Amino acid sequence: MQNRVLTLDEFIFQKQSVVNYASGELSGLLRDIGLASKIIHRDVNKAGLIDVLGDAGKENVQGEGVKKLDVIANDTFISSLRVSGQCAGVASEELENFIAFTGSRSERAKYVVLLDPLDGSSNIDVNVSVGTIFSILRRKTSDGPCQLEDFLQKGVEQVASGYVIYGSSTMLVYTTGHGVNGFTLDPSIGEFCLSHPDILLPSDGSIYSINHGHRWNFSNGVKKYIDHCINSAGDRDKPYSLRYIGSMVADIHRNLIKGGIFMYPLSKSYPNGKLRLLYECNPMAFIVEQAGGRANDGQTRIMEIDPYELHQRSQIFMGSPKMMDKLEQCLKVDYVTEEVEG
Ligand code: AHM
Ligand code: MG
Repeated sequence: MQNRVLTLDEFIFQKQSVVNYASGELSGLLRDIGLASKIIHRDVNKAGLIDVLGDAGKENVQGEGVKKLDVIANDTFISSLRVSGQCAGVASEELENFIAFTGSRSERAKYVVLLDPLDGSSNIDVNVSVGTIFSILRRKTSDGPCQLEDFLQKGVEQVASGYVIYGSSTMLVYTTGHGVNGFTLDPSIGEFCLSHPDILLPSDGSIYSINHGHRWNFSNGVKKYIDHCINSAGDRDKPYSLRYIGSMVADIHRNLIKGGIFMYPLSKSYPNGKLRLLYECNPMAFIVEQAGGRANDGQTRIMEIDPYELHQRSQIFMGSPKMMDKLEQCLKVDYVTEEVEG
């Protein structure tokens, strides 16, 4: 019988010998991400005390206000990945172009990392959960500085992905394609400890997460699904609950544990969707699928979308399979109408 918790490093080391990343490079990379997350945890937790609140006075490449902590998180991850030697380069929500690390170890490294260093960062100022999202790809080029093609790969090519939620406790949740495991940070020992082994998303749920204030702006299919959630309360043992934190990591994490659906549809304000395919949608879709759920853009599985640019956006729906079935039924009105008109 195991008499103490397993730390993230111990867990990664154990898994390294039973799955196909026995060279230790991916393990090293995951450990480096864990270390960078602990530094961000420290900064997020004292955000009200140190001078990191408010705008950093510039906009990110998406034209959105950059918070100071976004910049700190971005720099922390990049330096950690740069020194690791296991990573050939990084692309981030906060960087217009990817960075190719130089030096013989990095240029020989097998992996590239895509990041949203601090997702939901507008929530920082009001003490609400935020998160980090990461996606790890095996590079396509074999040597020398990494290239754009190394990053522009479909989600199905991910070798690992995960997120860190800086919430009432800090948790790191990741997958390498062999299920999903969650680790809670014990700040007293400074270690992520296995707290949620083999996370399985309930097949059905009663939580729907969407920015309801934009309802007028959604397609008829999405409106139909929202109407279903509102109107079918009497037919169910438990009515649906709307829960929307506005930090995707926190919304998905809750749904993963309790069952539910998360939606960020396209709208007039975001004609291509808001969330970024490569470092927000793909990594979260990999987690959700590995936990037994589904993730699509209404028609195509998220992880099968062919990317053409680093900061590409997508509409996204993901969650419990039974809720996704109902949603897909409702969305048919959008696509049937398009076919008739086309
Ligand atoms: P960010 O990467 O700029 O923080 O934006 C992504 C966030 C998601 O975490 C969240 O689901 C969404 O934006 C909230 O957007 P909105 O305020 O439009 O509902
Ligand atoms: Mg983001």
